[in-house]
Amino acid sequence: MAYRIISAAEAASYVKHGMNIALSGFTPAGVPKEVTPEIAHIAEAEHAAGRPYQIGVFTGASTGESTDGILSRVHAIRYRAPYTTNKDFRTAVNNGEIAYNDLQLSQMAQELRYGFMGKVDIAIIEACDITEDGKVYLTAAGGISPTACRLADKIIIELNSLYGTRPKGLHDVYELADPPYRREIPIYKPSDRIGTPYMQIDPKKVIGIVEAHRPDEARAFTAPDEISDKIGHNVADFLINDMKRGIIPSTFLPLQSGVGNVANAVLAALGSDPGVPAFEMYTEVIQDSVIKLIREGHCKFGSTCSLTVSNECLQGIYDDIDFFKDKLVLRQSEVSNSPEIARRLGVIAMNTALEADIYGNVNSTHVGGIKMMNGIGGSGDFTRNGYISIFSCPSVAKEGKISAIVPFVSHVDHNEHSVNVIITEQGIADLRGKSPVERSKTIIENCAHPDYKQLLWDYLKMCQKGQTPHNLHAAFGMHTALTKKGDMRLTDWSEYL
Ligand code: 0RQ
Repeated sequence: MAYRIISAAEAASYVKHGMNIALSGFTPAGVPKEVTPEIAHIAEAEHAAGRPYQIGVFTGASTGESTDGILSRVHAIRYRAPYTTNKDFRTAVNNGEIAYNDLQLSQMAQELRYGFMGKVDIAIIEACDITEDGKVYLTAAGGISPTACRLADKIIIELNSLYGTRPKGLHDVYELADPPYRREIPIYKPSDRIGTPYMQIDPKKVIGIVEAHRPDEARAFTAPDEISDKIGHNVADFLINDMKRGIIPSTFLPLQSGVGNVANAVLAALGSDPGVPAFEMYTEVIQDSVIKLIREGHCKFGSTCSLTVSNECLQGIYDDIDFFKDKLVLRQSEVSNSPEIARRLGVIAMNTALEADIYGNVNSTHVGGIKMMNGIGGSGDFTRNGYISIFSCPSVAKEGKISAIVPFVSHVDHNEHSVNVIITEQGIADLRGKSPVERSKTIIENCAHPDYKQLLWDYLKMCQKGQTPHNLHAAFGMHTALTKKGDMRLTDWSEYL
């Protein structure tokens, strides 16, 4: 072997205060897990000695406990992009301790190449195999690895032997050229392969190999409950109806789905509905529900950036790799989330909202307009460019104290011009072809919870006429009531005028 085997502690010692590291993986899938805890030890020791130690962390999407969890708790992260889901990281960001650049995931690799976020000093990549001439075989995600390795001064490889070399055949590695040399990405159906099964790196950059034998730090999803089940069936009904009307071809169109409990439930419902034909996915994350659908034949093919599945599910995929090899492909995030491909393939985008307003603007990221939840992830890549863009969420949160349908969202991630459909357990608001006033009536009537319906109708009555009627004094009245009284169910709008 041309490379030196080094300890995780030695690998971490190359990461100095002020540096930027770029990691493989996308969600906890395929993220290195050995070196970052050692970086945390260095940070603790440096801080104890009264010296500064903070780094920038670039990834494909969220990571697991060993990166965002451990590093945020020891205050070792100065800057982070583009997406996370970790609770301790969230606390640190909302306390103003970390500079968090919440970025559309398709743009992460190119913004690194363009130099918007500074230099990549060290790339840390989880692999299942590496050859002497620098062919690296990635594990459960495509992420930003080729860009990270090309830009980095040095590379550390975490060679994870847990699943042997079984992830090898799943990848299609491809990096985009930058303008003015960029060409079309030649993907015309979800199963098209356009790259190589490995990532080519410069072997001279490799500092060493850290041996690993650990599963991904997968998050558990709660099983679908009555509400998420109802939302899932509403989404399925909507799609079947569009198919019957000829809006969606009878061969169906590729589906994209975001992360989270609602997204998992939506896919489970789609797969179990006999009216939905076997479909393909062109998406960024594949969760457990889709793997089950592939096994059952309800999902024919999954193109994704990562296998964001439970450890048992991942073990099952690798155990049956001969079955899955021609039914799954793992891509880089700039390909899996490419606006060009989403538009070309006519992807049906299905993402989750925290809140939506009566005109169809959606907030997916900021609780109360101020506190970061997770981030925009890939939802914008698909929403703006998909064939149909659907947002779903329960009509209320926190035992009914919060309405997901509000007069004006407290933060905008996806605006009224891009959002086609809003779905709650109450029903479906099809916003396509409607003016703002028409949209407001459909959303209130079909999606709002009964506790909030009259309040929202009353709000409309107080609005100043216009293309998009509003009463700007009262527009955040429900949010103000929540802050003041802990409940959005205000009794008198006049208090908020
Ligand atoms: O809080 O955890 O304390 O119970 O938000 O809500 O209903 O469990 O839904 O797990 O699907 O997450 C938008 C966060 C939804 C997620 C979001 C509270 C609610 C609960 C979670 P608890 P649910 P989910 C893929 C593409 C990012 C954008 C995206 C997300 C918690 O789907 O991060 O889709 N999306 N990216 O009680 C206050 C409200 C609330 C609220 C819900 N209005 N105000 N709290 N909650 N609505 C990502 C990638 O690309 C990798």
